[in-house]
Parts: sequence; structure tokens; C-alpha cells
Amino acid sequence: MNLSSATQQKLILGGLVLLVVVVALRRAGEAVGEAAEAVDPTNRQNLFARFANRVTDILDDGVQNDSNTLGTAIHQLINGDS
Ligand SMILES: [Ca+2]
Repeated sequence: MNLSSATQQKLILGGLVLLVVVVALRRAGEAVGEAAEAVDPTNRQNLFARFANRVTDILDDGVQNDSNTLGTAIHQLINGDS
């Protein structure tokens, strides 16, 4: 890769900003507790997973009836069964 030093500086700055944001979110999460669980990607009940699962569910058969989750859809895609 042939990046200019200005681009490299932007990438480094972007990485630092991301790091600061992650640390800040973790600190805030410790203070807030419940809210932190909501955005914890490992938490099955987190808001993003719930949203993704809802979309997958509706795309699955057009109805919101818990017929499918994103995890299940990915599993089926990888394993070739439907
Ligand atoms: Ca469904």
C-alpha cells in the first residue's frame, strides 16, 4: 500500500478516536450497567442484535413471528441447509 503521510496521519488519528470512543463507552457502560448490556455485542438481548433478528425474521417469511434469527440465517447459509 502506498499511502501518503497525510493519509497515514488520518488513519492513525481515526484509530485513536475510535479507541477513545470505545474506552469512553466502556466507562459509561460500567456506570450505566443495563444500558451497557443493551449495546454489548455479546449480549443476545442487545439492541442491535434484536433489530437484526427482527429484520431477518420479517425477511424470512414476511411476518414478525420469531421464525428466524440472524444467527440462524447465517448458520443455514454457511451449512447450506434452508
Ligand atoms: Ca418470520
